[in-house]
Amino acid sequence: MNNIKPSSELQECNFVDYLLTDEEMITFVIHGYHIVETDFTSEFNQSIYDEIEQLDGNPGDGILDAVPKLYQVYQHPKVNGALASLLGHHYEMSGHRHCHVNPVGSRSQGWHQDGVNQRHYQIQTVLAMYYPQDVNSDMGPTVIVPGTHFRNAPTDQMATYTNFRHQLPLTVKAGTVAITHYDIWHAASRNKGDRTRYMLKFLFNRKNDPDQPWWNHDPVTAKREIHRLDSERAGACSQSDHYKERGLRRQMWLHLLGRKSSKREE
Ligand SMILES: O=C(O)CCC(=O)C(=O)O
Ligand SMILES: [Fe+2]
Repeated sequence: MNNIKPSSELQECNFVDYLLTDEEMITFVIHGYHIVETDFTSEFNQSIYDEIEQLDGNPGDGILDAVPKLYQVYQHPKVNGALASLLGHHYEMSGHRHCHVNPVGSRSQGWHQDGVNQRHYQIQTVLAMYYPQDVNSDMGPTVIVPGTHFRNAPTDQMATYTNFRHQLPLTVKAGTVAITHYDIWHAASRNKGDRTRYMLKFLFNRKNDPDQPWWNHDPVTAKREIHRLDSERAGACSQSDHYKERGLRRQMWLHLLGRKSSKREE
């Protein structure tokens, strides 16, 4: 665990045993997120928490240099396996990253998308959010709204919404990395607990358009699962929105398989 590798070696670790299955990929297409539970020790996660606590201010993009142990988080084979499946094996870590501090007594953040306000079918960028401490419902979890990576609303309008019936607080164990589509609606919630909650948000980008399935693809399994793209609901939504998202799901799936999709839906 103390062997820190430079970022140029990020792609070289062994992840082939941890590529996602067709079931997991279809779940991501429909719901827009995938949760990775790592096997880091509680001492390792706690040491990252402690190092962040001791920082003199928030270093912004400099968080990786300030806390180099984070390299190990984003080199974990399960994290790499999921990222490589979603973005292709030559994905890259973005230079933009941030340590999100949610202090005791904070107020909830407004719903927002980090991505662009545009409806589309591609997975160009994902968020990979690492939590160095357990996050229970009192500790200001990040809350996501599954399925909303295919939705679009002006941010100022989105921020006026309060609770959604199917919103999902990411109550997680220390060491969890939650990977979401860049466009998913999310917000930090109020920290009613007694310790600061940290979340390290890193962005990963696809470098090439998919030319083949990069996950653990099995055409027989895929064929069995594919109906879910049409029938499964990510949450309550109108029939009209469901029709739109169904089209986008199918386009996303074809795109991931490396088949050219005919048009970009806005
Ligand atoms: O802190 C969080 O849980 C989410 C923060 C966030 O999404 C943001 O500031 O963009
Ligand atoms: Fe955000």
